[in-house]
Amino acid sequence: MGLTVVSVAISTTGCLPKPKQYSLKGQVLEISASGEIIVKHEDIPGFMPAMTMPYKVRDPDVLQEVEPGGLIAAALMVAKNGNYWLEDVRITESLPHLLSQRGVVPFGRMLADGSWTGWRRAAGPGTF
Ligand SMILES: [Cu+2]
Repeated sequence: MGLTVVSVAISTTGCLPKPKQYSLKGQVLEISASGEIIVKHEDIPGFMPAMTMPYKVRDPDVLQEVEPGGLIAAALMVAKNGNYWLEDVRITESLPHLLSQRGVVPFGRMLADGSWTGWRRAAGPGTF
């Protein structure tokens, strides 16, 4: 056929293209058993509209710190090969604060550790 498939192996990290970086803001809905966090995120201009989807995180300690219902800001990294993950995850508003300020109430079911599987807003303005 005369077609030659050339596979390019990148052997040194110095040659890897830098991932693109977007800023993400959203609410953590769930922390999955597989180590991803399900985030209901706002519009990411130039990349994707607001939606709810799972994200891997670069630093596994983040999984211990975030809690369902809390708001986060993070850097969304997107590699050339399509892989994506969150870095620099910061908790911008904790769940107890949300509950007292915005009338967020839990739904779903309580887990063994006392957390809930999901959250919804009862009333009041705001994105979440
Ligand atoms: Cu998304």
